Amino acid sequence: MKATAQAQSNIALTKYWGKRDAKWMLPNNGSVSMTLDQFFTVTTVEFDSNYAQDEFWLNRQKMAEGEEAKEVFAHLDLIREMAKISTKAKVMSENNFPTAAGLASSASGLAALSMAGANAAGLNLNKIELSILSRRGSGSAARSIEAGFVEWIRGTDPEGKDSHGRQIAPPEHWPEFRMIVNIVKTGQKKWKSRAGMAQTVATCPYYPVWKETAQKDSEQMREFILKKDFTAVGKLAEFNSLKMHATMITTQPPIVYWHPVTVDIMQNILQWREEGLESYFTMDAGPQVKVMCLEKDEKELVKRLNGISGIERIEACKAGPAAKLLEKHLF
Ligand code: 2P0
Repeated sequence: MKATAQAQSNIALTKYWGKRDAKWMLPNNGSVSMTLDQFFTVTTVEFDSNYAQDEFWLNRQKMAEGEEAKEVFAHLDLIREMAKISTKAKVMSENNFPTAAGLASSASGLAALSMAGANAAGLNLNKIELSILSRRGSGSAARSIEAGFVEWIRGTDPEGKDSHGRQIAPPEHWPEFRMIVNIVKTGQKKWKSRAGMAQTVATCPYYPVWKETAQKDSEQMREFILKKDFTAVGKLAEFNSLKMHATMITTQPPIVYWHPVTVDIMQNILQWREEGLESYFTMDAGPQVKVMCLEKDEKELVKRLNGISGIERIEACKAGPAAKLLEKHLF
């Protein structure tokens, strides 16, 4: 029983930062994202009685009992429980981008693992069930099952039956929209999102403001995307990201994901915008800056971003496809 899936990474336009329930992985607020066409994870899962224990390989390296492997094995347990099997598995996963550097590797990773794992275990899940399974592995993974522009519905059910990803619009809805990913530093981050958001909820004096406003931001974002109002989407995405970072830096101890190059890019975007080149930035749990613009300004922006020293890689992304099964396995 072997299956392989590819899931794309996603970048939130309105963010998820803080859980209301850690066991069921339920967010305090809904969030909205764009699935990226350029960054993805491919994962093969094989359940076989020949395996004495679970194995996890990432980018061709066998992962020892670290945090990542533990999360993968816990997710396999969930899948086994659903499929009523006890067979051990081998999991092989490959990212085409740096792991754990604020590029949502857990989103594409857990979505690919959920789809490949469920299929290898003989489960026949629909998109909503797959999104819910993905969410239980990593919240943002709930948004990586669908294509294009996606919302992760907050829901109200205590076990999260109504908290899953749902498409707002397919990639064809807005082919001119661009998310330029600027990879600043490929080192692994100090604060993993999971611990960081829990610390923020526990200690940030401004977190209640986030909680009060983030849900409404997501509902507005949905409308702006449907209207294809680029200025409204960009302004709100930038504001929402800065609000989230304001809660991060006022957490105790402080969580500062920014690097000097992060700030340099932000300052330039603000300056260029004043001069008439319209683009907006958003940052996640890492130093990378994602710049939103329309197709007509992509070339000029990439040229200018290339002039900033300290950016290792620039990738202009469009809205990308849904998670899918692949015929070709990694092993
Ligand atoms: C997001 N992030 O909406 C936000 C913005 C990071 C900053 O979702 O604990 O890796 O596995 O649910 O999904 C990263 O959080 O955390 C994230 P868990 P996850 O994209």
